[in-house]
Amino acid sequence: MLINVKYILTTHDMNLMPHDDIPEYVIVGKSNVGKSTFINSITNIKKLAYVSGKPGKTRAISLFDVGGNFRLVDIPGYGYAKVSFKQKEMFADMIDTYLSKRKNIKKIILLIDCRRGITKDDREMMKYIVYHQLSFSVIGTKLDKINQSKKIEFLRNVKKELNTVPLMYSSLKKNNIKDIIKIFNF
Ligand SMILES: Nc1nc2c(ncn2[C@@H]2O[C@H](COP(=O)(O)OP(=O)(O)OP(=O)(O)O)[C@@H](O)[C@H]2O)c(=O)[nH]1
Ligand SMILES: [Mg+2]
Repeated sequence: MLINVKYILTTHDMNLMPHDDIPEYVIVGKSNVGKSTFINSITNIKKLAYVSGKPGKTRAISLFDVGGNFRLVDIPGYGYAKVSFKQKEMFADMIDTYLSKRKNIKKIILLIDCRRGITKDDREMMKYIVYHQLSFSVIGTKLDKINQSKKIEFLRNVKKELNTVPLMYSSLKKNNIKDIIKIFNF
């Protein structure tokens, strides 16, 4: 579990983010994959990041300080069909600006719903990560919703398609939390 976590701010504007050298770990993934819930789960603070049953809830970039050592970053998810085209473009622009310009980014943590598998948007995100030469980890979320054979299938697909071995996690059950925390090598 991560301790001493504090909310900093939520904004669309990179100029308002802290100007320092503190590393940032960015949680990315499809809308509704469980990014905000993941932040709440690994920090053990129920309402730190905003969660909703409806996808498309996180609409700006939120920063959280972890003991003054690093930051967690919650960003809006991609691939949510019900937001307008204009809104989608606005989100994409904001995320692209943040991911391509922000010098503080240490690692991208790409969450993929292991029940739904890898989507087209996940593949696009992976291409983006590779193109920008960003360091990354992949985590399969909602592990509590699948059985063992589905899990094996997911692991195989991620290895084959994204050429990496994902960690598997459930924000409810907190499986492998120790390995998850190791991602933040502060
Ligand atoms: N069963 C189960 N449900 C989960 C898990 N993680 C998240 N959820 C549920 O999935 C839904 C979406 O979670 P969020 O954390 O809001 O997802 P998000 O990726 O932040 O979504 P956006 O902000 O829309 O991009 C909520 O109803 C969560 O309770 C998990 O590990 N297991
Ligand atoms: Mg969210």
